[in-house]
Amino acid sequence: MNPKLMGVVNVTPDSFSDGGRYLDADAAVRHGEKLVRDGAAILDVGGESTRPGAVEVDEAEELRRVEPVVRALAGQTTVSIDTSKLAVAEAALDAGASIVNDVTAFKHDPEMAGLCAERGVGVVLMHMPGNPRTMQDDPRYGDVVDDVKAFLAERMELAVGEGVEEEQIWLDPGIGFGKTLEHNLELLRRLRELRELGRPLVVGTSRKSFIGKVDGSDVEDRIGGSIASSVLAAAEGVDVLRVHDVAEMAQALAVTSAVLG
Ligand code: HH2
Repeated sequence: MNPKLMGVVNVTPDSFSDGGRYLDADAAVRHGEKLVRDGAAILDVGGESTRPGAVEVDEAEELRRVEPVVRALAGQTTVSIDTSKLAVAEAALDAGASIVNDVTAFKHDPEMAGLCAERGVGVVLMHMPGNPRTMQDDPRYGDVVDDVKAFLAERMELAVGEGVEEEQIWLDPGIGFGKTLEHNLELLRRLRELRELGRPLVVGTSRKSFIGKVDGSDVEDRIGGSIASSVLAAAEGVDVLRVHDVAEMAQALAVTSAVLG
């Protein structure tokens, strides 16, 4: 059990947990550097919030936000770009990012697959039904784990068909994206089944609203729930944990693996 930590660097005014705190490029870079010191192996830089109901950001603005931050951080660590826009991904790769984290799994911009194939970069394909504006409108599944698994298998097949090396693909069940509390808990309980897809798994529970639905906590008071769910995910064999509170998570994982040996 030794998952990598992917530290979140949101260069946005409206992200659900830290919107507005790192909108200035220097502040975002300093925050990224701190996350690396705290133990992040990867920094996930994003310029558009995906929270339910967030306003869409135009391409030029998203680019303006993320490009200098990626450029400054990519010299220091592995950077992923959290975007579903082709032009933003392309500019971020030019600036040194080496992973594309697309929460739409190439649905928003089908040409994204070709770009990732051509550049030979890592890809995170995440499950989300619909888009962030509609995803929480009464989400329904047959069996949520089977449905997410089938979706990820289909998106992976598409990516490979477009020339992305299978070895470059990581998969993510998209905790909080188009899911009720019970859907999120069921996915977290049965992560092992997603490992049958044969690719590394990324899981992001950090500060998400399902934690607040369990205990009524506000977003700034969800570190305990973020740690509990991430440690359990790690025990299920998840390879990458996408988190905001890197220092706290690194300590929780260190103690967990010291005890488990
Ligand atoms: N969650 C968020 C954004 N990107 N990417 C992956 N692969 N997995 C996730 O679970 C995931 C993600 C949402 O969190 P955050 O970036 O903090 O918020 P916002 O989208 O409001 O900026």
